[in-house]
Amino acid sequence: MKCKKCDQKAVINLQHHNISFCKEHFLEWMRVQTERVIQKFHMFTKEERLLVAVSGGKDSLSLWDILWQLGYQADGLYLDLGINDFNNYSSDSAEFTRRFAEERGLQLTSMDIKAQYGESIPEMAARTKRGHTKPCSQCGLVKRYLLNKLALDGRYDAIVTAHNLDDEAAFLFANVTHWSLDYLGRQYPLLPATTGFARKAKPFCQIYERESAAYAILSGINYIYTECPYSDGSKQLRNKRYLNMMEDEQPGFKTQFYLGYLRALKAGAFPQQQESAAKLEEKRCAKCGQPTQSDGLCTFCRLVNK
Ligand code: Q46
Ligand code: ZN
Ligand code: ZN
Repeated sequence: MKCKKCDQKAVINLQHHNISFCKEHFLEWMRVQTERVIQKFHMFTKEERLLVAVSGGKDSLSLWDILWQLGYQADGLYLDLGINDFNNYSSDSAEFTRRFAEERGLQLTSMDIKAQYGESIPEMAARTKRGHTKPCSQCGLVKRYLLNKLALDGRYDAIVTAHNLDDEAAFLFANVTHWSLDYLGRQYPLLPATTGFARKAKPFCQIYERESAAYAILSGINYIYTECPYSDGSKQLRNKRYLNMMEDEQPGFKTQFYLGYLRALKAGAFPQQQESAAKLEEKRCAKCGQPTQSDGLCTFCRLVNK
């Protein structure tokens, strides 16, 4: 197997594109693909300031590295969730992220949630009805809220997350199987800024998980291999397995599934998007001033105030 570009021995074969690359040309291909997606969806420019959500894992560190190599002004934000019960997931991922930023001279903001709000994510979740077994919904809520708040406070032009094609396709699969029209109206790789919400972009939305892992390994990025202990047995992982079976049978399936959805969304298949955004802007949290659907406090303030 030879590299498509230089005839050297290939180190990776991209079945869905039917091409193979050597290390150097694969790393270059990843940067070109990412830049293409940024341009295609008019995500952001080199003059704008970006806040990248980093977890210490392969996707976020690969994306941060690529944005840096492409010349974007990308700072990192690491949220320490305080998940250290079964393994040292949070402490270790904080260390991988810190070292990555230090080696490249990149600006990293870290927030320790327990130090800031008095409780770790599992402790906060344990006080809620459903969160005592799995803290994922509270974790998602806190991460979304703080990422947005810190981006607005820091006057960043956009939030960048490393959701890859496997993540997006699995989320889409869940939304389609439940016909969650509200979510289906919002799963665009670029969400423009609205009152109280920063712009959000997903430049890896067309990059397979396998490709971002290969990028991290081949470019020598040290990332955390262990997953969060709470991700075990999640619906998202189960849906990824189903989609992997489809992809094995039919290389390129995930790309077709996701790009087909984006075409339908653009054609106006899910008009709920505007309606729910308008509803949200009517009310404000009494404590933090963020738009909220409920009266009084927003869901974040209710969770941390208990
Ligand atoms: S970090 Fe948080 Fe995930 Fe862990 S507790 Fe669940 S949501 S699984 S991306
Ligand atoms: Zn080559
Ligand atoms: Zn609030």
